[in-house]
Amino acid sequence: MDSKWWKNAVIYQIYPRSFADSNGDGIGDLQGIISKLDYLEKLGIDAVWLSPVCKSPQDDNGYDISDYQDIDPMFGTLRDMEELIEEAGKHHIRIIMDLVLNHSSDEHDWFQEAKKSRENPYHDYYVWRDGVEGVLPNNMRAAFGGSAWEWVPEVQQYYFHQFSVKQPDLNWENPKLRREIYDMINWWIGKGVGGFRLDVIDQIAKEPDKMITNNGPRLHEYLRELSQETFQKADLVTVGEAWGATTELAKLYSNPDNSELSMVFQFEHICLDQMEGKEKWDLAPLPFMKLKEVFNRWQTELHEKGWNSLFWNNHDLPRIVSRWGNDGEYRIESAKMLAILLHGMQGTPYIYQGEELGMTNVAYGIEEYRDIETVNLYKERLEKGYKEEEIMRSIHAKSRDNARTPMQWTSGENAGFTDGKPWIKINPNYREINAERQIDDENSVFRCYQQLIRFRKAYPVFADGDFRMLLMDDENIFAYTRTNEDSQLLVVCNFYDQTVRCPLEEPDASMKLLISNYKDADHTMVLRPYEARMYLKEK
Ligand code: TEU
Ligand code: CA
Repeated sequence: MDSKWWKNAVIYQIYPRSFADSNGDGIGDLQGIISKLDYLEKLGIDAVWLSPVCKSPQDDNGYDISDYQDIDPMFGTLRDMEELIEEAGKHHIRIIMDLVLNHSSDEHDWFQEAKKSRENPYHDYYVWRDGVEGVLPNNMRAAFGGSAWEWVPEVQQYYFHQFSVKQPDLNWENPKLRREIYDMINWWIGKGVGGFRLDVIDQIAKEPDKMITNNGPRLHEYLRELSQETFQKADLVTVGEAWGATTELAKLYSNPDNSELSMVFQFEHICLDQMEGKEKWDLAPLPFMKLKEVFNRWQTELHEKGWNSLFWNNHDLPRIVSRWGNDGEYRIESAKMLAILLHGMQGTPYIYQGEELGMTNVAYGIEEYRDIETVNLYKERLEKGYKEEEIMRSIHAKSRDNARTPMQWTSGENAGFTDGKPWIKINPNYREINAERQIDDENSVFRCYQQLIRFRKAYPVFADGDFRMLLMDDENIFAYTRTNEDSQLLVVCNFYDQTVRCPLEEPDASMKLLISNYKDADHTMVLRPYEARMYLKEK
């Protein structure tokens, strides 16, 4: 086991516009984050992954960057960012930035130049194809609806965009563009950041003529060069977003030789509750046996050959307690069960803001939604003839805005998020679910997360133990062990709302109950709704 700091770390994701607003404009900002560092230190996390705060027209909430070396005035100034890095350091927290390298904003100077003429030195920073207006190069679609090609009359060409028209794809085949990106990253490293999350990194090596978006032939060549020119010069954590990752690919990305990245986010488990071959909006129940198979495969195949990231949530995903837990009667129990189930595994756990409180999905009317993906989907499906009711069912289940409603700090006005008018409606359940109520309540979801983070630091088996799935064929229980030379962890979870008898033998007295989500949990193998237990034996 090597001593990389991030192998014992827990990382907390902040979506800045929804975290804490310091100046009453209704939008979270950097000073707001600084004001919550005590809270984050209390929770015990080691690093914060900040969703993008760079200058941006905010077409996709900052994932459309117009200046990689400046902060959007909505969030503060470069000076605020430096202050955040420094103040977080005093709280033993590193700041991880979100690098959006697949595309820029169309308002970036590079693109403004690029579209002037084919001879412009920046033209080749983007992906262009000749053509005739109205005759698209091919039928590739953009993630947020419509064609992936947009016509620019000045150059009589189409540019390629995998996301919105305001997010033109960067051309990684151009070495000058790559050099410019490395210099920018090194500049941020010089500012003392603790690492980077790389947005849709497996899409940078696209080859639109062959209809290739992710996992293009030159992807790992680019990643190795990127890593060598930047990340390897400092002690950083790097995590790539890779929707197309398999375990084989993940071993390349997270090779222990450090040639590419520390780890990747893979999405196999997260895509299970949708109809096969369809979109996330085409809802299907979670196939529990498949969930077990997926986790088992990732845990065993990456052991000592790569490194996993562990997550249920991020700013693109619905809230896990509403999704695969129970946000009614068993909200607290199921939120804790999902936490215990995930945090016992090998890898680096990520907590998305509010997950540590058991925050839930929302079910608003369409006019309350702000996300470009949701808004476009609504229009597109109406045009295609879907019933409104059905569209709203999908949106309530899967809209990215489920994750983006403001952080619930208190039971006071606007949940303590802002003194002004929040940019998106606050979840009406904030009087019941908020940080203030949970911090001092020993039975809260917050306390459960806090303890799980402490265990990961106290017991090396969390980082290095091998993983063995138990009761693989059981349709209600998720159970596994983690074992190293001197200890063994046993995790047993009832995934559903019915009491079940667990066929495992009662753990003997040498197995100490570390944590559970029921106050009077013991060693008897009857599991109440969503009951979860974690035991530890030290040899
Ligand atoms: O997400 C990548 C991505 O593929 C998402 O659009 C995903 O498909 C969708 O959220 C699920 O329906 C990253 C960022 O995390 C996301 O917020 C950005 O919008 C996107 O890249 C473009 O930068
Ligand atoms: Ca603000």
